[in-house]
Amino acid sequence: MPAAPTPGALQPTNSLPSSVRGACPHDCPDTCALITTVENGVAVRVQGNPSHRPTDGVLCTKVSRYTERTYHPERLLQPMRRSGPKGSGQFEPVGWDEALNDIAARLGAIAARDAQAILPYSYAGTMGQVQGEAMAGRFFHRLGASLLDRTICASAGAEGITQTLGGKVGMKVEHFAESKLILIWGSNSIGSNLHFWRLAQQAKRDGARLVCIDPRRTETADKCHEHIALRPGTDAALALALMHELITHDWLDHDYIASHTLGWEGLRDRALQWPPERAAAVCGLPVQQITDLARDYGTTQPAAIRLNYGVQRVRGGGNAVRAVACLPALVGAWRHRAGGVLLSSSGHFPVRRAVLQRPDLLDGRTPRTLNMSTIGDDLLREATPGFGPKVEALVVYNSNPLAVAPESGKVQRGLAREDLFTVVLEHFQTDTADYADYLLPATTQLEHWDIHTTYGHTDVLLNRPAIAPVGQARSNTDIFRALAARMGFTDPCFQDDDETLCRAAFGDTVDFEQLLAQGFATLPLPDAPFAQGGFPTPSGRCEFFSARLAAQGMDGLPDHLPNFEAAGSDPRHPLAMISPPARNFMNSTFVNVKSLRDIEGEPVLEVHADDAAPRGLATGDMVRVFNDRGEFRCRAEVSRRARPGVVNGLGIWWRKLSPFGTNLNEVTSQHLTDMGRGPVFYDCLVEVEKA
Ligand SMILES: Nc1nc2c(c(=O)[nH]1)N[C@H]1C(S)=C(S)[C@@H](COP(=O)(O)OP(=O)(O)OC[C@H]3O[C@@H](n4cnc5c(=O)[nH]c(N)nc54)[C@H](O)[C@@H]3O)O[C@H]1N2
Ligand SMILES: Nc1nc2c(c(=O)[nH]1)N[C@H]1C(S)=C(S)[C@@H](COP(=O)(O)OP(=O)(O)OC[C@H]3O[C@@H](n4cnc5c(=O)[nH]c(N)nc54)[C@H](O)[C@@H]3O)O[C@H]1N2
Ligand code: SF4
Ligand SMILES: [Mo]
Repeated sequence: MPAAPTPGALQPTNSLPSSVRGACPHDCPDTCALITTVENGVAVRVQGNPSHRPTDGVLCTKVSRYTERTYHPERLLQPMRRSGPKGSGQFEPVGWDEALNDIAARLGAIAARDAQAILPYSYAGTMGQVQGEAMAGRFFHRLGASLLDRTICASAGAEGITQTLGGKVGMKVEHFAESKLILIWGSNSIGSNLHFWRLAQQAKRDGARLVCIDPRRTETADKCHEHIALRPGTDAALALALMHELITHDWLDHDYIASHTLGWEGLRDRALQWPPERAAAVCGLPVQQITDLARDYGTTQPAAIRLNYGVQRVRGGGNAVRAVACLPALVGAWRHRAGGVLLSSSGHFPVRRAVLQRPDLLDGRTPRTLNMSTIGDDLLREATPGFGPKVEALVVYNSNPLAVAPESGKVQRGLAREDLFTVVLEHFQTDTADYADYLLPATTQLEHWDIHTTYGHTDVLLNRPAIAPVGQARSNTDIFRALAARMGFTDPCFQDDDETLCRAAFGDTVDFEQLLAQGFATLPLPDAPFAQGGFPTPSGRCEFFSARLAAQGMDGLPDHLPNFEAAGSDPRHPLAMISPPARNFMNSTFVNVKSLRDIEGEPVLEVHADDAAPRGLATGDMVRVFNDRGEFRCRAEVSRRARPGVVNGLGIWWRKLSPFGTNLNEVTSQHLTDMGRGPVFYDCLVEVEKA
């Protein structure tokens, strides 16, 4: 049962139960359509909309319990000001006016010297276009604050797919149900892309073969016909060896290659350098598994690849995505609507970001850009000519950097700086919020307007508020509007309300009345987008060779780049650690929802028996996981899900809900990927010992 409504919230009395259409805000490819049942102003139930095909009336466990999160007893309900030492998590309540006036004064004083000393920090706590960067973008652009390069998740893959196919475009997800061979590559679909998995199951019932390519034996791998447990960061080597076999057996669609690709001869020469034996040694796989996979892929139509971001959190992540994305063109898989590859569908959406975020408010100024994946280093840097001013103020919303960013020991030291002014907009007192000077209560998806694109299907979704804000919570947009007013920003764009912003997101390209009436609208897109070529690349072809990459001094053809921390390269830290998502959390969101945390239990590290034995480790042992960057502790689980030489840390736990108050990002590095300046969470060597 949800808790009683919070005093102070506006509650319509005696109202009949109503159903409000919305969208799941989380950073999940499924972007489900929600129906919230409201009784007497209280949200009592959140369900999947049965008339929205991708959702099909089904939600994951996490969001089925959304009311538990919304009415959580620890929900932030009023603005708070730090009352103890930095990082102590001690706060005292303060009125909105006082908080906003003080924040505006502090930011204004810094901006008077150099607004670039102010840094916004946000990611996809909500994927909404409005509560994301609409009013926030306007505010920081007008201010002239540092720009943030939002790389923490997907930028290497985004760049790789864009350099190959021309954008974040690909197969329509619904057509996977008709495929005869599906490669699930770098994705634990059951855990993190559930609605795709339902389609893959349908294909399987109709006779499709499912192959999972993942270092970890996930629950998805368990349910596929085959699991290819390669070493982390070796996907490009595998893809090149598959090409080698496609070429030597002539499993190629020569017409498609000639008409719709660029750089075939170069790619052929490159692939011929990757016989299966070479790739097998790099990937840690049997040769036969590679040659069998190549035969399946070369001789089955239609063949589809569900590529996911798990492959691109390593040094060569961009190249890996490029190599995999070349495969469908070689076999002409794009000719079929159930063939091709899907990494992300987000490039299909004609969202008008400049209208929402107004970069023109920079008015000729060109502030520096800081990369969110190196926030640890950047918070600790002094002013230098190359870097610019020291970061003096940080405004965090829709993100929990202390838990999610790499090398968190440095993030923690940066946030602990006495001379850093930190404002955090949040639902809960997260690890990051503990370091705030001001902690402002934000509304949840049930309490505000928003409009959503997605990266897993091709529908636009509208989210209407179902309930009044809980406590004194205010939406991100409302908070930035109020700050803008106090900073004296008079541009009329700071008056736009949230419904106006929702309408502006797509302009005339999407029927807003339809969104109001049914909650979603399907983009009109062709079923087989590249059956006749027409890729959105500069050449209009699938670019095996990218002149744009070559012009940047990079290899124009995809290749395997060994990890920064490749297996065997550091005898003191012989184990590769990957840290994929936990099924019942969403990154670090939901870790504080007790019923979900109870399912996950506690932080664990999966270790293969061959690695456990020499270290004397048994399931249940508390272990210390460490390298030169830091250490964290958790329970070991000797598990068949780990492959030899690789340990799996699961989920981004809140540090303060973990043993010893740290999590696995203590050991991850701030190295950046080959393309897209992304983090390398899964390119990390450690050693493990009994604590
Ligand atoms: N339940 C749940 N769902 C989520 C999330 C969550 O935290 N929880 N996170 C969301 C977010 S932010 C994202 S970006 C999306 C997509 O996030 P993804 O990163 O695609 O997440 P997963 O589907 O778990 O896929 C990652 C898989 O890649 C594997 N992997 C690790 N290294 C490699 C490698 O080098 N090669 C290959 N082939 N595989 C590798 C991991 O073992 C894991 O099973 O998921 C979203 N969905
Ligand atoms: N080791 C390791 N680290 C990783 C990953 C990994 O696989 N391994 N995955 C990476 C990936 S893919 C990603 S995307 C990042 C995710 O990193 P983040 O985007 O920081 O995601 P969350 O941890 O979910 O934190 C989002 C926060 O936003 C808050 N929030 C949600 N909605 C709103 C709102 O409307 N207003 C405000 N003000 N706040 C809101 C939530 O309460 C939550 O605390 O983590 C990355 N970190
Ligand atoms: S987290 Fe993903 S699967 Fe769960 S409700 Fe949201 S969009 Fe759907
Ligand atoms: Mo992500």
